[in-house]
Amino acid sequence: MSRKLTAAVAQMGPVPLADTRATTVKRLSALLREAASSGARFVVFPELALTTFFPRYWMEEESEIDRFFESRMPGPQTRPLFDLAKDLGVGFYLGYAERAEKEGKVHRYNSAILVERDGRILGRYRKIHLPGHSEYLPHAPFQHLEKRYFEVGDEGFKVWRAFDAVVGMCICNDRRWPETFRVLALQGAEIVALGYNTPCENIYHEEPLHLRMFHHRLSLQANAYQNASWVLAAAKAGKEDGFGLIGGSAIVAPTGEIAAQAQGEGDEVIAFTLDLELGDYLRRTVFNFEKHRRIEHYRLITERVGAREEV
Ligand code: ING
Repeated sequence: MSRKLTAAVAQMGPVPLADTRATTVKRLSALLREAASSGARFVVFPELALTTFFPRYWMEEESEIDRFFESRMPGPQTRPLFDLAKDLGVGFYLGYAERAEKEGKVHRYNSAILVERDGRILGRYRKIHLPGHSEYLPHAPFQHLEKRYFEVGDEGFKVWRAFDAVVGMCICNDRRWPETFRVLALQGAEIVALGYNTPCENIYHEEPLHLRMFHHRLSLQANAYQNASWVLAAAKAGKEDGFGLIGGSAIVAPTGEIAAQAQGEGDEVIAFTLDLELGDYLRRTVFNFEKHRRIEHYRLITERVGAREEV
């Protein structure tokens, strides 16, 4: 009898700038209930699930910026979600903007937490690959200021034993970097959970819209297969105050095949029963890291940041 886990991806539609945390937590709670009713024991919510995707806006006042951040997790406004999850016996991944104080200094991260079925926070991940820019782009239709509002994560890519599996976390842009999944897979990750907010429009280059979804799926499917891991990806989607975010939430098998995917761009739960041993044959054969990897030839990956022509 192979190990099975019924999991769900809870896609969110737009979170308007004007919505309160209470309103959004009510939506997350409804999604959690729906996922639990499908038998899910683990639910993945999007990146920055508690607020609108605020890095699209230029802000200067710390007090204005901090409105989007959580200083406590759970705090008074998110505690109802934790209580419901514990009552239902369901764990979850939640993306949120984290405000932390260390030795009197304020730090802000684009973070995610992993919560077990008993409501305990098992782990936290702070986003490492921050896309976008830090200065105002006057000609762009909107900003993408993750490098302004967040620091690079300082806790690395880690895994935790949860839901009778080995679970890793990442966030949005991380899925475009193979190093993310390889570092998690080298720690035994069987499931990688991630949330994302991916604008429909590329502010840097005229790019056909269909490529956004293609690159999103390509990143999920390639990394799932090449690391023999289940990948659960939850979008915040739809038009947030007029700014489009792609949907495409998906559950991807270690074979690289899409096992389930969202149909629309609103609040939507997709659930699937993961066979946690499906990737075993890949880890024993084609992606037997111990047998096939040649790290003596990979030095540049950790020693060189940017590409440099050698010829
Ligand atoms: N968003 C986008 C993402 O990586 C992006 C930014 C889009 C980068 C398309 C490159 C190409 O999906 C976040 N929040 O990382």
